[in-house]
Amino acid sequence: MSNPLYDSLFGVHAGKTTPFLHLLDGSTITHLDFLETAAKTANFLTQRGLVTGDRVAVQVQKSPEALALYAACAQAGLVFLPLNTAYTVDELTYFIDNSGASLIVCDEKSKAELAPVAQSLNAKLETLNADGGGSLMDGSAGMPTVFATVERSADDLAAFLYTSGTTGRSKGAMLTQDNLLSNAETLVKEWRFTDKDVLLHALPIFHTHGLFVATNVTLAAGGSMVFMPKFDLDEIIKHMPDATSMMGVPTFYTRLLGDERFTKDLAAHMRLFVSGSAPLLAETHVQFENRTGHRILERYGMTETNMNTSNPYDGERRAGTVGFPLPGVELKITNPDTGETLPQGDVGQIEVRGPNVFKGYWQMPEKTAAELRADGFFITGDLGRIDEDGYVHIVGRNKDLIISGGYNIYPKEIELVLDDQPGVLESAVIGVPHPDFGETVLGVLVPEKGTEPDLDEIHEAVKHSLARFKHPRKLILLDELPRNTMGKVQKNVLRDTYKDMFTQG
Ligand code: MLC
Ligand code: AMP
Repeated sequence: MSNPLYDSLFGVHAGKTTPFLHLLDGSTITHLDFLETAAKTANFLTQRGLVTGDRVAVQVQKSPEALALYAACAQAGLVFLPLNTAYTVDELTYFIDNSGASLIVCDEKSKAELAPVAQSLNAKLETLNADGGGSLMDGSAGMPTVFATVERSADDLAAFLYTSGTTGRSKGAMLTQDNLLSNAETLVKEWRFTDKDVLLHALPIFHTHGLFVATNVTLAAGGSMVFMPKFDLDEIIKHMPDATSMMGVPTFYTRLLGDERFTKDLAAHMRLFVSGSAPLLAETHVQFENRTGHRILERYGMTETNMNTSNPYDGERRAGTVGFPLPGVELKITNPDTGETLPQGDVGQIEVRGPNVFKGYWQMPEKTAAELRADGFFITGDLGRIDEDGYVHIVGRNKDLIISGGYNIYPKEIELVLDDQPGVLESAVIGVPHPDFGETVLGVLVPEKGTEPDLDEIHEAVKHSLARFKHPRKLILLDELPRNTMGKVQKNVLRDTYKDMFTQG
């Protein structure tokens, strides 16, 4: 009997009384405690009627119990579907419906809104609050502390992560056990993680970075994490002397650099800082080295592929690049029109193939076929080049995407909402530079003739439909959108016009 993901990340720690999670109140949770909570939860989920392959949609605050739910799903052969805590009920309804989730786990606070959704979609509902309270843990409390791990193979699904698309419809990326496990094992080796490592974990656990990179790597190495509910500068600074490593989005690093308490001494005990999910400015890389003597290790990944490339641990970590393809990952730069591989140095679309690459989009064969070639190469939608030393540079995106503080935002989704507002003829949503989030959302509206849309009302309407991080930070009225001769909106012209809006004055 085997279940590669559970066995290698969790089961391997059975019986260990060493710390796995260090909590901010000073307490610790050992591997043993953690695995018992997971086993009890797996027993409860099974008793609730969930069977192998069922999807479990989870929108909860970050907590040790939320992480144990991930372990429980792995152990019980369930597909874990974590969801951003900022998603609105409208957004959640789509994910739950599309995935056919059998169970929704949400915070008590969302129960009233989600209960009718669960009922109409024939899903069960349990609650899990930030403090670990709620019906999930109540139900698990009396359950046995051991669970007969459900057999799974490396090719079986372990998780769904929803990622938005250029059409505005989100797609469920299906990740197998091996996608997750192979990547975690590679990263442990590449980044030299061991059981001595203590990782500062301040990322959310509903995305690839916080769950499959930070958590899985720590588990695969047998290390421990300072487990923070969210990024909090004071807590990071307080705990850095106890830690060895941190993983973060560029905003973490610019915020640290903005604080005088962040000094070379404070970072002296650290061995590794990793950045990803969004471009790290070369300037930030240099400032960080000047301040601490550490070179941030930048890597490049995606929801669909986990991690693809990384700067070297021992060799030169080159600012403004994402390093080399990871062992086992093939990366090529192709002509977006023909798919042909381009000569080294030329800019084209980045394609990747390897055990890290997902299985496809859930119940979307056409979208899968459009992005995942029959030969296994995935078209990332990122534009890049490989320099003469083999370092990969990401130079732009072939997809209309904004990355704000590490969260992906697809303009189309926001434009669909804006276009529906009274008095709005059409809209264009663009990303513009932002000092804290890297990029932020700007909405440009064209009013219907003779009307003047109420911008405050539009901001209000957006709140109901879309998660807070997707809201336009500003709305601008224009008589018409710039278009090329083919009639296509020239977003590059808009981006250029408004590029200084949030960085100056
Ligand atoms: C929070 N807000 C954001 C935001 N995060 N707005 C835009 N973009 C974001 N990323 C909102 C808040 O709701 C708040 O709204 C206001 O902005 C200011 O909030 P804050 O308190 O300053 O933000 P904070 O809570 O500190 O969060 C910022 C952050 C967080 C950067 C710490 O966004 C974060 O943890 N980001 C990490 C995202 C991540 O894990 N990405 C990995 C994806 S995986 P209001 O209304 O109160 O003003 C992936 C693959 C890969 O991409 O390669 O890794
Ligand atoms: P997501 O779909 O949320 O997983 O985001 C994946 C996207 O984030 C990639 O396609 C890239 O555009 C971007 N990304 C991730 N890491 C980096 C990085 N180090 N530099 C630039 N962009 C990155």
